[in-house]
Amino acid sequence: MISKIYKVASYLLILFLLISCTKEVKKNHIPKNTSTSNEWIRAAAAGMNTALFFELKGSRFYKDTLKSVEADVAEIIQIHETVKDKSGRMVMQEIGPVPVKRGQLVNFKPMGKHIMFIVLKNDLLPGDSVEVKFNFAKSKSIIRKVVVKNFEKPREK
Ligand SMILES: [Cu+2]
Repeated sequence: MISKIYKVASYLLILFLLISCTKEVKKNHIPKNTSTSNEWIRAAAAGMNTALFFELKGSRFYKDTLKSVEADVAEIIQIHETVKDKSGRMVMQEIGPVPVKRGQLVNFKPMGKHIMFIVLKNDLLPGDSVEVKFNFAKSKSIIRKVVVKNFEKPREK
């Protein structure tokens, strides 16, 4: 009887270990092809500028370059980075295509790299979604439905 309980217990333990291992693998999953995740666009009114943020994930098999981003909601779309100029002011500059190494994660986030949407054709309100196409040098282009959100200030420590 006791040995039976041990047997069941050890089966459960193995099962538990298997499940937790699978979770671990998924969490660190590196995509086959160049990919993006956690995309969002900051809400803004027609005629204004805004930005798209996301995580760029390098393929586990090859290095790649994010060449351009397309969306039908802005007159001009550029790849930008916010940097400090000589006088210590934060300024944005166009950086052009962004390389991504195998398995690398490149963050496009407020006060860093971002996709600039210049002169919006319509209002972008929180909850709206925008079809965005990411074009790469090597990987096939990908299309994402990107949600529009209000800007949330990162919590200060
Ligand atoms: Cu910008």
